[in-house]
This record gives sequence, C-alpha cells and structure tokens, in this order.
Amino acid sequence: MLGEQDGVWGQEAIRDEAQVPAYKLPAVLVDAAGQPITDAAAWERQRGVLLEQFTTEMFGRRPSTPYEVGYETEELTADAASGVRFKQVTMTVSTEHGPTGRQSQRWRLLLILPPSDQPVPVFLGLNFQGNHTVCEHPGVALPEGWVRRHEFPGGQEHRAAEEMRGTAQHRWPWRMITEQGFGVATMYYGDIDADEDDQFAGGVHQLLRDPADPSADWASISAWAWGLSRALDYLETDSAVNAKQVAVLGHSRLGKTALWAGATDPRFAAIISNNSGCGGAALHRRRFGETVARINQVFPHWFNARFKTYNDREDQIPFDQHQLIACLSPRPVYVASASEDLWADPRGEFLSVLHAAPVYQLYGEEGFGLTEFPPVNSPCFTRLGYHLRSGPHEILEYDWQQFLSHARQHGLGQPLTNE
Ligand code: GTR
Repeated sequence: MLGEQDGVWGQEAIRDEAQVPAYKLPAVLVDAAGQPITDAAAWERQRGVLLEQFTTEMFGRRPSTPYEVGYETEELTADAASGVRFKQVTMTVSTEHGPTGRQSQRWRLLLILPPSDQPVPVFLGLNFQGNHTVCEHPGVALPEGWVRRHEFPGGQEHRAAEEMRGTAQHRWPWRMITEQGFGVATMYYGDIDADEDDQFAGGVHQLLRDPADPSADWASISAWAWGLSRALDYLETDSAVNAKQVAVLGHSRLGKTALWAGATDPRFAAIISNNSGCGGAALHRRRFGETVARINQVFPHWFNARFKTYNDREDQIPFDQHQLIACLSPRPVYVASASEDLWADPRGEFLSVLHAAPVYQLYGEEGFGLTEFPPVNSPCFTRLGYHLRSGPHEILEYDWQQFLSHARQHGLGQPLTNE
C-alpha cells in the first residue's frame, strides 16, 4: 500500500506538461441528447443530469434515512482585546431508523465571530485536526473520536491531544478574517466520518447508511459535504450570522468536499476550493499528478465503488471536473492553486474554471477574466476567480486575503436587504 503523504509520486505519474495525453473534454454546453444548450433554462435541466451523474459515478448517493439534529450552544470567553466571540455548538445527530436502531453522534461546530450588531457573513469549512487546533482558546473542546496521526513525539495514535491546540492557526487566520467583518465556522471532519477505509462501518455511515441498501453508496467525501450542509442548517438559526452569505471552503481533500457541498446545496452563497486537485477542481482527463487510479487505490473510501471502474479509463467518465464547477453557477466560485503543488495539477484546476465559464455567461455573468494560465500571485477576481500562489500545497494567509477580496467584490459582507 502506498503512503498517503503529499508528494508520494508513483513512477508513472505525469509531472511534465509534455506528457499530458491528448484528450477531449465533454462539452459544457451540450445536453445529454447532444443538443446545444443556449439558455439558462436548458442549462438548469443539464445541471440536474450532471448532478445525478456525479452522484452515481463518483460521490455516491446519500441515504434517505430520516434523522434529527439537536443544538446546544455555549458562548466561550470573548477575546479581550478585539471583542471577537467564540461560540461552541454541540450538534447531536440522531435517528431511530438507522440500520442498527436508534443511535446518535455528536459533532462540534466552532464559530469565531467579529463583534457586530448586524448578522455577519461567514466562511464555513471543515478542519483536519480538531477545532482546538484552529485557535488557542482554552475552552474549545478536543475531538472525542478518531484523529489523524500526530507528528509530535509522544502523541497517542489517532487520539486528539492538548499539544495540538492552536497549531493550525496559520490555516485559519481568524484575527485577519474577523477584522474584515467576516466570521469563521468550522467543524472537525472526523466528527462526521473518520478519514480511513473502514468499509463505511463508522461515523455517520454507521448511523444512516444501510449496508443492505445498495442504492445508498454514500462515500466519505459526500458524507463530509452533507455535514457542511447540516452546519449551515445551524447557521440559519443563529441570529449573529447572515446565513444568506455563507461561503463554503476547504483545502485539499476538504476542497473536493467544499465543491461537492456547494454543488449539492444551493444555499451556499459562494464556494472556495483551495488546492483541491484530483476529484476536486483538476481535470481528470489530463492525468497530471494524482490520477483516478491512484486516488482510488490510496483513498478507497473517498468515492463510491463505481468510480473505481474508471481507473485508467478517465476518457470514459461521462463528465469532467469543469462540469462540477459549472454546477455551481451562477454563484461566485474561487479556485486557488499553488505553484509547487504539481500533485494537484494547478493548470488542470485553472482549465476547469476556464471551461466552466460559458455556463456563467448564460446567466449574463461576466464569467472568467482569464484566458491563459496566469503567472504566480496574480489573482483574478471575476465571478469565477482564480489564483496560482507561489509555494507549496497549503492554505495560507495569502490565500485567505484573496478569498476575502473576492467575497467582498461579489456581495458578501454587504448589508442585508429586506427581500
Ligand atoms: C493527498 C491526496 C490529495 C489531497 C491531499 C490532502 O495525499 O493525494 O488528493 O487530498 O492528500 O488532502 O492533503
């Protein structure tokens, strides 16, 4: 079994543009019957077809098991200097109809909110190591279940540790974000489903997925995305938040997750993919860096069983990832790549945005302001936005600065109107 670290390049992986095979992308403005799509109404029908294809061929179908979610909110001490508020919400997800009878699962959502007498726009995203890593606040609870392995000596395998408190702050620059009037909402992805190949025996799969029902082939990315929608359900009940201005974002595997969350939940006002790569913003057919075969081999739980039938058969997938971006139309979308992150195929991420743009134009939107792969650190802030940051596979303050500018330019943070 191959390791999962970034940069574990298989011998066969393409890392040179000259090796990219010739490929033909499915046309974004042609419908399932081969007819040209010339208006938004025809595109809306095509969006339905595509979402169904992405569901059956890649992400898997969510189970229809009924569930309930209860909320318990706790206001933590505010930051004395800035007045920034910290709110911890315990979400109890339960069902009486699951495959094994009544069960419940506990997730924790952390809100970091600027002081404001108006509801604030919010960036919502999952985190990799626990809410307590996002800031140093001593009141933020540690995850209770599975966590990724720790890199510090003495860390217990797969158990959250106090030593990790605040260690992901560089990925969540909440001071800068709140100073600009935006809030942050984040939840630990392992609360929803552990990021391991457990044959869907744990997490929310165990709660809601009936192994005897083959139509519910929900995989982990889809489960995490569903969790983001449940977090948005909570945000809709919180008067401190402008739930009409929630941007969903994620880095890497959680960037793939943010794109699928945005595609399946039209309530997200904007969608941000950071270095999401294969299965996210990057085009499969280029086979540059991580490929379908490789992602399915190393992370068999991310996508459904049918997606494995496309290993080394990218040309047979009925769609490509530019159509996932198109499914987000006409909402603002920002895709961020990093120059050293060849594994995620920065150019393939850029091309997805480029080839999604004609759909935006059907809505009378400006689409995408770039026609060529841009130089590093030259962000584009059209409704479809993009940058190639210099540096590694990461989400950094530079990325957030561009997300904030893009969000503001496309109406997030504008005062509420009485519609
Ligand atoms: C890598 C994986 C990528 C990306 C990344 C991450 O190992 O190959 O698809 O998701 O992990 O999530 O950090």
